[in-house]
Amino acid sequence: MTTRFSLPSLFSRFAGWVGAACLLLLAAPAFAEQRAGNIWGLAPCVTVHGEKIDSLFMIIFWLTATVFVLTQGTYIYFLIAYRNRPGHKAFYSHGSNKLEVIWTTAPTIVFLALAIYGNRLWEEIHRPAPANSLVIDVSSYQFGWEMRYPGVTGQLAPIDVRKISDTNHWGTDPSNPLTAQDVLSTELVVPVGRPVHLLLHARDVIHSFYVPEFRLYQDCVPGRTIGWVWFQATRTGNFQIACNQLCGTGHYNMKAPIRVVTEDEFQMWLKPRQEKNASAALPASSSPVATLTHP
Ligand SMILES: [Cu+2]
Repeated sequence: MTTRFSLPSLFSRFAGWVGAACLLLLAAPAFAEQRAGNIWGLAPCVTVHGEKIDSLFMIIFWLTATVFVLTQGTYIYFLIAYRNRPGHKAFYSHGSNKLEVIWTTAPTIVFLALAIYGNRLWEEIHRPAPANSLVIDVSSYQFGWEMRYPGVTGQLAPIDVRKISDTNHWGTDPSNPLTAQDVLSTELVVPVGRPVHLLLHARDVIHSFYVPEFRLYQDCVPGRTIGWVWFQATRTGNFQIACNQLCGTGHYNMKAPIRVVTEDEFQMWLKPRQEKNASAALPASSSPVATLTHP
C-alpha cells in the first residue's frame, strides 16, 4: 500500500516554492544595492551616457529573456511530450545538421552585433570631455570625499601628487596664488545640462567613485589623476557618491552628497565662494589642467 503523503511526494509538491524562496534570498543583496526606492529594476538614470548604457542593457535583457523563455519552454515541452510511458519506445536520433548550423550562426551574429555596438558606446563614453566642460577635482580618502572647483580665474591650482600630505590634501603649491582661490567643498554640486569633467584622485588607498544614477563607476588610484570621467546630467536632484572599493574600516560610511542644480542655482552657489577666495593675488600665467596627466 502506498502512502498518499510520502516524504518524496511532499518534497516534490513544495520544491517549487522552496526553490523560489532560495532564489529570493540569493537576490536579496542585489535588492539591498538599490538606493533609489526602485527595488525591481535599475536606479533612475540621470545622465546622457547613462541612457545609452541603459538602452544597451535593455536590449541584452530582452534578448536573453526571450531566449530563456524559448529554450526553457522547449525543454519543458520535450520533458512532458517524450516522458516514459507504457507502449512508447525510445529511439535514437542523430540530430539535424541544418538546425545545428542555424543555432550556432544566429547567436554568433547576435553576439558580434552586441560586441560592436558595445564597443562603439564604450568609445563614445571614453571620448575626451568637451571643451566647455566644468572641471572639478575630486579627492577620495579614508573615509570621505573632497571636491575642488576653479576659483575666479577659472583655473585650478596645479597639483603634484608627491606633495600630498596630511596638511596638503591636494598636493598644491601654497606659494601659488591660485591655491588660495580654489573653492573647496564636501558636496559635489553640478549644473544640469552642462558637461562636467571630473579629475579623480586618491590620497591613501584605492577608492571608487560610484554613482548608480549616473551609471558611473571608476576607481580612484593613489598617485594618478583619472582624467577620462565626464558626464552630463539630464535632470536636477539629490544623489550620493558612495565608495565602491573596500578601503578600510570606515568604508561603509564613505559617502558624499551630490546636488544637480540649474545653471543659475549653480552660479549662485559657486560665485560667492569664488569671490570670497579672490582676494589672493592673481598669477601671471598658469595652466593647471595641462600639468595633470590624463591616462
Ligand atoms: Cu573608499
